[in-house]
Order: sequence, then structure tokens, then C-alpha cells
Amino acid sequence: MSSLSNQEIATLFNKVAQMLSIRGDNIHRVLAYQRAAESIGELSQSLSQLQQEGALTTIPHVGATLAEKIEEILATSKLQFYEKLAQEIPPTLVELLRVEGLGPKRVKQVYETLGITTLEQLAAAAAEGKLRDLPGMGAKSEAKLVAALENLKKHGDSRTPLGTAWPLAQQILAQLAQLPGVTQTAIGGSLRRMKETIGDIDLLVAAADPLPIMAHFRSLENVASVAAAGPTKSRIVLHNGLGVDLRVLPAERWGTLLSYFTGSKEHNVRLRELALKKGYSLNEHAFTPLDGSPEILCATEEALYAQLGLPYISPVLREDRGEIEAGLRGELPPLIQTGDIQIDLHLHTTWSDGAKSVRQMAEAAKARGLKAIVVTDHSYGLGIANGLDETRLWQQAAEVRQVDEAMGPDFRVLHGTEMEIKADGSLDFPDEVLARLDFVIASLHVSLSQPREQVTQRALNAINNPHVDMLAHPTGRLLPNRPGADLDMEAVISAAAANQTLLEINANPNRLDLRDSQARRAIESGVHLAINCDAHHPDHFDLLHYGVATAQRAWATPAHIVNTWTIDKLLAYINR
Ligand code: DGT
Ligand code: CA
Ligand code: CA
Ligand code: ZN
Repeated sequence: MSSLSNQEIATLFNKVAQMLSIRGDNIHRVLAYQRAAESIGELSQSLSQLQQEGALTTIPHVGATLAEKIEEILATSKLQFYEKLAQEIPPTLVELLRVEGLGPKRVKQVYETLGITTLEQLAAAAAEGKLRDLPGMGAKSEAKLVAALENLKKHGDSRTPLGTAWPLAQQILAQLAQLPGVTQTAIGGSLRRMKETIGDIDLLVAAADPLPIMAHFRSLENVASVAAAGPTKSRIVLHNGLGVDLRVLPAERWGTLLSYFTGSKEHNVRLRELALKKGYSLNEHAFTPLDGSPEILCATEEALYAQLGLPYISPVLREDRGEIEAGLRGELPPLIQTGDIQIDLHLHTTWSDGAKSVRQMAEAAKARGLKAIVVTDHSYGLGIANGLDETRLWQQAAEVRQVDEAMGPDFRVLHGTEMEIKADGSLDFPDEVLARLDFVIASLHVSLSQPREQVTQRALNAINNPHVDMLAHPTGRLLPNRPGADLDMEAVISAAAANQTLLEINANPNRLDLRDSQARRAIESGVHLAINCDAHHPDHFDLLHYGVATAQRAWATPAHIVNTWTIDKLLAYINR
């Protein structure tokens, strides 16, 4: 069975770093764990593979000591050092560091003086006015803390990003699929609906005898604890804190099982209402006629929907946002599919903060069946990303033309920029530079917390510039907890519609920006959308499906998404 993933080990190291900082350890020791966590998070190879090659110490910021710790984790799924540290510094204290303005010293203070170990206890103490009398506090800082706690509660719940949960679920499902007696497996819940964040993973299995499957599930290697163990339902908690529910029913009930546990709750309520109107009660087991005649089993979801007089409704639409009505009218949209995507308009190379050359990125895109890309490295305003000034921009243009030639007639490589919208609302390049590029992206990366009016005006400045073709990841949010700019999205959407400026659905699962609801508004307002991977590494092209799913949740059809067009059609649309 599998050992902890790179991501889980990186998370553990980060946790250790934060616990050390609360304990008051030397900053270098804290940073050592933090930097190692960062490098591990960016590895493209698995740690166990590196270990087998004896190459753990080739990881940046991983020396002999940390390599030993990684080996221990890989072998035992545990870290003694962490277990010991946890007896001194309760791991839940790390949660307190998420409160804005609360540093490690203060966390230690509230723990040592008031015995506070959780966010809830902290909120209660603040509400009771117990914090203002601590040395260095006061009524004013207490009030600030209350506000920060409320903000965290609103935006920072503990949901897991889609991109984290998806591979984990696939991995567990693949193991269950191999068990004897298993005839069907599926992901259910919000994960099957491809919501941007996931409360827990729901897994569904069809098998005549659930017991051995349940037993195997509860003994999977990455299980931290078993929260429930029933005859047809179990719940485990993984080491990263994510809960996983498993339900097992016989194959002849697969359709009702899958439908029920795919949800959403709201969609299910509507299905049950429809069923009642037709004289049945509906649950995960079957349709049960109210007149006492025998139950009706559905082996497929298609059969279930047909029983209700509905066409099959894709899981991504099951949110009770009009899909039932559209289904009854026969007007469900023909949703965009990943295979419809032909071009990617937003990616990075070693010219700025990307990992690979123009040529390597082009080859990677071509290998995935794309027909064209636009190279859009950062502009100089984003100094930390090694953004390009004009001189380097035109040097890069020459290289891009060369690679375009070299790739042959069936693959096009165009030259653009991802240009900073500066804090004062001005753009990084003058119009005459922009006019000479094939494609111009404008992005907000800095000063995202400006007041709504100010930050919206910055976005509008870019959209209203005739040389700007697309606004990338419009709000700049990062999932699950960084909310992004407080944009007046209606104003942004109307300006984009008026100027024929594209808005992006950034496919990176940490972004998914525009989000589904905003993308749907944009489509309804006549804005064309682009789905791009914002690839900084060839692997990132594989994130496309997250962006496509978000577009599907926005009811997007191929006609709404410019990446389904040929590059010539796109260039004509943006007047180049
Ligand atoms: P999540 O986990 O918060 O991201 O969202 P879901 O949708 O995965 O919700 P979850 O895990 O609580 O339940 C999975 C599905 O099971 C849910 O989408 C619909 C179904 N379900 C759960 N509880 C209820 C319920 O009380 N009523 C109905 N109708 N369906 C339920
Ligand atoms: Ca769930
Ligand atoms: Ca669940
Ligand atoms: Zn980018």
C-alpha cells in the first residue's frame, strides 16, 4: 500500500515549522522545515522514488538530517520528532496562526496563560473579554482579533481544494476497484460535481457482499482513524484530516445509490419531489410506489432520470440552479469537454518564473494534442517572477519565432505577455509595445486588498485598453483561504462584454478563477471565456480538466470558450 504523498509530507513539515515557531525555536530551524516543505511541494518525482535512488539530499534545502526524517516517514508513516513535539505544543495551535495579526508569540501566550488550544476557545475568550488584560494586548487589539476571527470563519473554513482531493480519491478508488466482488466504483458527492472545494470525499462501490470491502477500506494504509464502521457505510479520516465516506450496495441498486450520494442535497430534494408527484418515494435503495406495489430498482442513473421523465443530467449541473427545469424542457446545454480544447493562451517559461524553455513547453503542449500556444511570461513589474522588460521581451520574441518555425506547420507558437496591472492602475507596457504582440494578458497580482472601488478601477483600466485581450485569473484568489480582490464583478463583466475582452477561467486548481458562478454570469452577459492552464511546468497542462469542469459548472458550451477555436479565428476575434 502507498506511503504518504509528497504533499502530505510537505504539509507535515510545514506543521512542524509552525509548531517550532510557537515553541519559540530559533528562526533558522523553523525556516529549515519550511523551505524543505516548499521544495518537496514542487518536486515532480515522488519522494519514495528519490529515496530508492538515494537522491533525497539532492532536493533543495534537504540535508542529511531532514533526509533521515523523510525516510522515517516513508517507512512508518510517522515522525517521532513530530509526536514528541505535539506533547509540548498541541498541533491544533497551528490553526490559530491563520488568524490575521496573530503571531507565534501571542499564540504561545494565550496557550500558556489561558490554556487556549483551538480557534473556538480563542473566539470564546475574546468574546468574554478575557484577552484584553494580557500583557501587550488591550481592548483595541482584542476587538481587532474578534474581527479577524469572524473574517476567518467566513472565508477560511477547512474545505479541501478540488485539486488536492481529486488525486487522493482516484488513488483510493483504484485500490477498491481491484477487490474481488466489486463490479462498479465511482466518486460521489461534491467531488463528482467538481466543486472548487470539497468538504469530504464520498466513494461508492457496487458489490453483493459489502463486508470485506468495508474491512479493506478501513485498513488502507493512509487511514489516520476510523470514524464510523457500519454494514454498508464506513467513514475514515486520512492523515491530512480529510474524511472519506464509503457506501456499498448491490449492483442492481447502483443508479439510485450513485444519484443519492452525488447530490447535491438541493438537487436530490427536487428529484424526490418529482418522484412523489409520480407516486413514488425515492431514496438510495429504490423507487418505492406509494400504492404498495413492488419497488423499482435502477441499475443506472439514466434509468433513474428516465423514471422521472428527465434526460441524464451531468453531475456538474446538479446544484438546483435550473438544470431540472432545463431537463424537463429538453434544453440542457451541450457542455464543453476537455477534448474540445485546441489552444492554450497563458503559460510561462524560464524567461520568467517557468521551469522549462519555450521549446519544451511547446513540445509538451503538442504532445497533449493542442494545436497552438501563446507564450505569456510575466512583465517586469512582477520582479519576484523575473518579469521581462522591453529589451528581454523582444529577445524572447525572436526565440518564440524560431520555435514556431521548428515546430512545423501543424503547431503554432505565438508571442504575448502576462502584463502587470500596477497598484496605481497603470499598465507595465505602453500601447506601442502591446500593439506589436500577438496576444496581451493583463493580471492583478499585487495590492489585491485595495478597497473595492480602487481595485475594480484597475481591472477596468486594463479591460478598456484596446490592446488588452484577456484578463487572467480576475480576482487573484487562492483556494481554499485567500479570498482575492473585492472586485465589482458586474462592472468587470459589462466592461469585458463592451470591449470584447476575454475573461479567464484559470484551470489551476488553486485558482479556478473566475469561479463557476461568475463565469456563468459572464456567459449570460455575452462575454467569451478562455480556459488556460497558466502552466509554469509541462505537468500543469494536465490540470486542464479542472478548468473545464469549472466551465461546465458555469453551463459553458464549446461556443462560449475561445480555446475551442483555431488560433486564426481567435486572432480575428481580437482584431490582430
Ligand atoms: P461536501 O462534502 O460538503 O463538499 O458536499 P457533498 O455534496 O459531498 O455533501 P456530503 O458529503 O455531506 O454528502 C454527499 C451527498 O449525499 C450529498 O451531495 C447528497 C447526499 N446527502 C447527504 N446527506 C443528505 C441529506 O440529508 N439529504 C439528502 N437528500 N441528501 C443527502
Ligand atoms: Ca462530500
Ligand atoms: Ca460525505
Ligand atoms: Zn500566469
